[in-house]
Amino acid sequence: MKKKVYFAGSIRGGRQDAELYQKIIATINETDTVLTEHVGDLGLSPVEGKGDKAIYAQDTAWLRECDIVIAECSTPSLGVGYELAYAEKYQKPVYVFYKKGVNLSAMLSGDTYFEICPYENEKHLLGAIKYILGRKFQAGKRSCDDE
Ligand code: 6K6
Repeated sequence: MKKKVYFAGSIRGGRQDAELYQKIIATINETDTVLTEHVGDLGLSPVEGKGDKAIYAQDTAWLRECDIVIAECSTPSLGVGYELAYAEKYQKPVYVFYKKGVNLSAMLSGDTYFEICPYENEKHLLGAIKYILGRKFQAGKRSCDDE
């Protein structure tokens, strides 16, 4: 059965990685279902939309509904940090990707609940995501590395 994937990436924190988010979303959609396709939308304004309360209500509902959270955290984002803590509260498996060399917040890298996944390049990142989605989830046995 297809997994429901909550993909998190920076919006108001900065859109410099939006094209990368688009590729991640396309890769996930090859096998599973991304709930948050808008994160990769290159055309949308980060400040316009359906209103912040509606965004919060929808995104937290999706976080409760999803099977797994995958975040690209190279661009720091308050919203993504909040979402990751929310996902932990609801005991969702959480994978945190970031480009090697980026200074990831200690509040992510220091939280042993999260699977922290530094990557070298786009090929490595997309391969790791396919690998994660291809394996069965086992509580307490998560890894973003090829075995
Ligand atoms: C603009 C561009 C795309 O979507 C919009 C409208 N705004 C949002 N719509 C849906 N989710 C949002 C929006 N703004 C933030 N979020 C959620 O917070 C996303 O799920 C992102 O993972 C995260 C980004 O947080 P900020 O603090 O970088 O905005």
